[in-house]
Amino acid sequence: MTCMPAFPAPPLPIILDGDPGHDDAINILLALSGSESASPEFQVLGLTTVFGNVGLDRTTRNALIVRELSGVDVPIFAGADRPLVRGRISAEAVHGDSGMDGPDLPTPTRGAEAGHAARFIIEQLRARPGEVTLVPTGPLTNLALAFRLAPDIVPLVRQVVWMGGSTDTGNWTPAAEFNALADPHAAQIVFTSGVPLTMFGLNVTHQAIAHPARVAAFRALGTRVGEFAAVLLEFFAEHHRERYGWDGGALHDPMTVAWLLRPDLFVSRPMHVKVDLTAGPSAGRTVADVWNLTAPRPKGRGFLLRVPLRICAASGLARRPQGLQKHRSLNHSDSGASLAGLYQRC
Ligand SMILES: [Ca+2]
Repeated sequence: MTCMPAFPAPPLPIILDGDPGHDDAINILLALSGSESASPEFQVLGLTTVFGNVGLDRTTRNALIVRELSGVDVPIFAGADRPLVRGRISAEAVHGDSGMDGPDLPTPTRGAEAGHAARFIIEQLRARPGEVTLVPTGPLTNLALAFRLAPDIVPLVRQVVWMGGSTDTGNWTPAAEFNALADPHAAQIVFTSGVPLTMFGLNVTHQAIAHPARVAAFRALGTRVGEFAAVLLEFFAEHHRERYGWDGGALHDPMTVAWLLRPDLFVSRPMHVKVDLTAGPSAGRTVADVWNLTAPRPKGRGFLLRVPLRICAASGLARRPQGLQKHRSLNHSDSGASLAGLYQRC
């Protein structure tokens, strides 16, 4: 079991692929806040959207809204509006009809770019072989489509950092996490592709709760983004309070970008993970070999994922990289403390 080594020198080229989504929105803001500074951590090549929490039209609209709120100009491409094989599920019960209920949502002044998200991913990977990190925080359909349309890009992917799955229980069925269940066949394609893949499952994202004091810290920033984030998190907390009895929402998706910023905050382990593609009660479950029962692990491509297991520090983000302190919309002069508060000690 190891904390991860340092990443290459920034900025890291990334594509955020998601289904905003309250926690997707926070993740996008976190990534974009690290993209505009004299020494940026990220080069956000674009945002790609997928069906998931709500339908594709609404997840794309929400991405457009978050982009405008951030004040950072990145292209947005809409992708898949349905899973590869199974019927579509959605999570209005958690995220509201808009997918981002809570704050007043303005009408975006700009639309998405022409072209499919999968095509954009293909183009970017071919243009930057070995450089691009894909950060999906929804069903893996866009990545699976890109890998199937252009198999030549698979070895060009630097890594995939996905929020989804779990080493233990689900959150949509007793067995399955939502993003995995929403398109298990896409997950299977990505898992077995051979790309280096880190799976931020519920087993670790449920350790990052946005308690009221932390939400208040966002509000205390006194910015539009800070207030927007606070209202989002207050709405998101309602479901978690009713379902789990927790005093805040789980910051699932922001764990991905947080890990790219500070991998040393997480304890991870390589693990053999398969997706249950059957139609039974375990459909969509990510079956993780926590105890290494399948050793020796299968040789060759696929299935061996890096699985974060716990968050191993609480104070580290106080030393946030310079870029996060310079974002023009989100006043990060205070955000080190508020974001650090999302983490629990081991
Ligand atoms: Ca999501």
